[in-house]
Amino acid sequence: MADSSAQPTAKYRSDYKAPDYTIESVALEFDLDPSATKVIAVSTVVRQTNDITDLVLDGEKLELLSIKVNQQTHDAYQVSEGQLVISELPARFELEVVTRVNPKENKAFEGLYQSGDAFCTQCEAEGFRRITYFLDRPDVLATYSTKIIADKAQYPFLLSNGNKIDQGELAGGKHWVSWQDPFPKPSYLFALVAGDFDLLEDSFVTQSGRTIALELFVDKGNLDRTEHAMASLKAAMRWDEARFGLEYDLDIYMIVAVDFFNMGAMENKGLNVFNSKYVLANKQSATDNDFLGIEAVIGHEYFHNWTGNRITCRDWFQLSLKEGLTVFRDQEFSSDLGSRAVNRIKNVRILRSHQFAEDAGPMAHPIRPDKVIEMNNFYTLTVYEKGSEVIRMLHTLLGEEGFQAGMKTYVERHDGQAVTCDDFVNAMQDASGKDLSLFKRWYSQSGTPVLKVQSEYNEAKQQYSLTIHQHTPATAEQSEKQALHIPVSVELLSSNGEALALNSNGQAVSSVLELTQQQQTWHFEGISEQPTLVMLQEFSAPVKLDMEYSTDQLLLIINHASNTFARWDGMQKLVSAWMKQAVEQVQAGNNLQLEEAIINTFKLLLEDTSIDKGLLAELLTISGENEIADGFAQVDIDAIAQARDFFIYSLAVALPEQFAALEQACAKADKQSLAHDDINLRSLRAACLQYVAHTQPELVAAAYFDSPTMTNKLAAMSAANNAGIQQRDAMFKDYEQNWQHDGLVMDKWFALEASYAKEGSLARVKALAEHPSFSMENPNRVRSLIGSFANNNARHFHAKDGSGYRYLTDILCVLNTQNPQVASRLITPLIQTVKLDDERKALIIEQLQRLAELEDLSKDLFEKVTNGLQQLKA
Ligand code: B3K
Ligand code: ZN
Repeated sequence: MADSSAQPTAKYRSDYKAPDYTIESVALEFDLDPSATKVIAVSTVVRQTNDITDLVLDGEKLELLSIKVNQQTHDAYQVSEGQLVISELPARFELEVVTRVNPKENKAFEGLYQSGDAFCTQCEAEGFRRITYFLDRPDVLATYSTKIIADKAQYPFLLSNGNKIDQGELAGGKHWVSWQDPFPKPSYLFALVAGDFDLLEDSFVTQSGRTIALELFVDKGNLDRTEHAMASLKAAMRWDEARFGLEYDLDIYMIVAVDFFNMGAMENKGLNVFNSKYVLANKQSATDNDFLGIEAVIGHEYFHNWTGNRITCRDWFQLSLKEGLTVFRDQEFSSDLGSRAVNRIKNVRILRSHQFAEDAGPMAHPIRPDKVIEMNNFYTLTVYEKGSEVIRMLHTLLGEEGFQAGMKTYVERHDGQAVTCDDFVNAMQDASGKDLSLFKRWYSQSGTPVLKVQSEYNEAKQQYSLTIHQHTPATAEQSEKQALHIPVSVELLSSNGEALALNSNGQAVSSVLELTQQQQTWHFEGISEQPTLVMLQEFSAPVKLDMEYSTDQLLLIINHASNTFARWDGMQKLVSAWMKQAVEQVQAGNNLQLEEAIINTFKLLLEDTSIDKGLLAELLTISGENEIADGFAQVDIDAIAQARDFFIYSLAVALPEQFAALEQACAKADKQSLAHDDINLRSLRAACLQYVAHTQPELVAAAYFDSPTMTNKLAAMSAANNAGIQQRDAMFKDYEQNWQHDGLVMDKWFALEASYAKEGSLARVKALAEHPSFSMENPNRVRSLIGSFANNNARHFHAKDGSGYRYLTDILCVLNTQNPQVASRLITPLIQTVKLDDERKALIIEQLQRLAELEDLSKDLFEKVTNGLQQLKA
């Protein structure tokens, strides 16, 4: 920002004010044209105050053509940057605003834009103001009717929210369709799509017997990749009825897949718009993880129909009201349909590798932020994933029954309203009778709490005492921290691995301890031997642990804890303890060594035929560098990478037959279906291939060339990449030849190429940015290539000469004007860097400064660059 007077300003949660006017209904008419679309918006506007006041409408990148009030031309208005201020208004009136927009030039993909040849919209959070001047805030709920006019041959499908009301033909080859959505909604849920698509049709009969039409629109030629998305939608509709008693409301549910989309998908009422990544899949083009991702995101957007659409947010600071809750619901959906333990493990990996870093970084914020410059910057892992953990803690504290009672109260009280996070917790509290006043602090406090655990065993008294102390370190934006209400689920194991009964004062007590003070002690009676403490079963709270375990204790937990997640977590503790000392050895210039005890633990697991295959795959998958880095106060990129490589290599060469035998057994047993048993076999095979690559690379090549399915091919490519085997290039060449026509499938290839940590990585990435399948305009391609390089190729991104930082900054300079939202997501690895060494920090500061000086720096990047510089310079 060259001109400091033009600096973007922040909005504060505490400044919330109800709107002076509301809009009861709006009739929109779109005359679609790529470079000049005319939008007529006729609203019924009603003043909410007794005092006469101006109507202030939001609007951006609009050409205003005319304004009428009660059908009369109205001159009392002023247009300024981002606003239209209309004066001399009655208490209730009809407002007609005519604007013109340019969808073709809209490369930010907010508002009305073109994806390929189709028109589509993205309005959350504040994109509707790029369509017309409006009260573009979530607490203004209006009913919408939409008429769309367009060329019939080019745009045979004209879609919007709600039910189709009417249609007709016009002169000049045009046609029109009109839609009516009976449910009042905020502007961010508006959607319009126009184009030529292939259509998959199906239907769903609800629990009350209504038949809902289901329509899935995809680019021509993609019908053979739609079956799974449709099946997922029906599963989601059935699940929400069964588990939450929530039924769909409109007569039709439409999903459109588009190639150009900033995020995963959007829950627009009755008309979801999806990134094609979360719709299109068949066994040749997609991996099991893609299939699972589609199921989760289709579910997520569907679940928003109640948690988000029917009950929405009063203001954007309350975003986690709908997102945390809906993520919780989609996680439960995936867990009920598939493996609960594997889902829990995967979600915890995301928290530990990325959300904890966000909470310790320059953009730290509570799940309900207090201060926002650009709202799009707050669709974060904190609001979503930590937000879901907060809901999960409520579920743990109240139990399924209490939680569902709370949900019922929430829906009964607030259906059709725009409400706050407090309203949600109050509903939970009132329905369950549990005091949640202290629990609310999770909404206002940022940072990851650390639990320090001490225990004492008194043999004479047969008593075990457990003391837990909580502390949340200061975060960038909040120095004072208070004690939180934390559910801590524990188990005590005897030396032969049996769970000991928990009794206090002669009574059986719950395994969920409620920590509400800074420090608390619990005493358990009748404990006949020194037990091993299993902490945080099922990861009962998003916290870190500060406690010492012996290797023997960890082995006991890995083999005997009742909770599957806890067994996996025991292994994480074993591996991270090794990593800690190994990094010190590397730094001291010493040789590394992998102890017999660890090798033996893996050997026993590999030979254990009774263990769940999905769990075993997770046990064998060593945390990535980001997750390992979270355990360090100072991050030594090279030492961590070296230690991790050594660990995997040492296991591979110590147990070559075991890994190969298991890999082959999985391949043989796999019936190639999408059933969870088969998915588990393939994940286990993928985990083994990472090791096998070091000793029998020909098995990796065979897994690629002999398998018809993408899951195995990609597992082989990933193993080949990490071990750098000689067969790697042939595999990558083959993939490129087969798929270069298909950007979506090429994303996997770009991502692996960019994370290939070999000499010359950066030059390779630069060359790939010129690849015919790559495009800087497509967010998926940018994330695959540039995002993977910055996030998953630490050695080269953090090169000591600063070349990685410079390159990312060059890219950000381009994206800053073209697509600020994508730029702002991409900058994360450059700003979450406070734990790096001083030389690297200096190089990063230089690049952030470069961005800060850009003439036209977007609000999105401004907020992150400013905060980033502040934390690094502190
Ligand atoms: N609600 C959308 C995200 C909107 C993104 C705005 N930049 C997707 C979701 O969470 O379901
Ligand atoms: Zn969502």
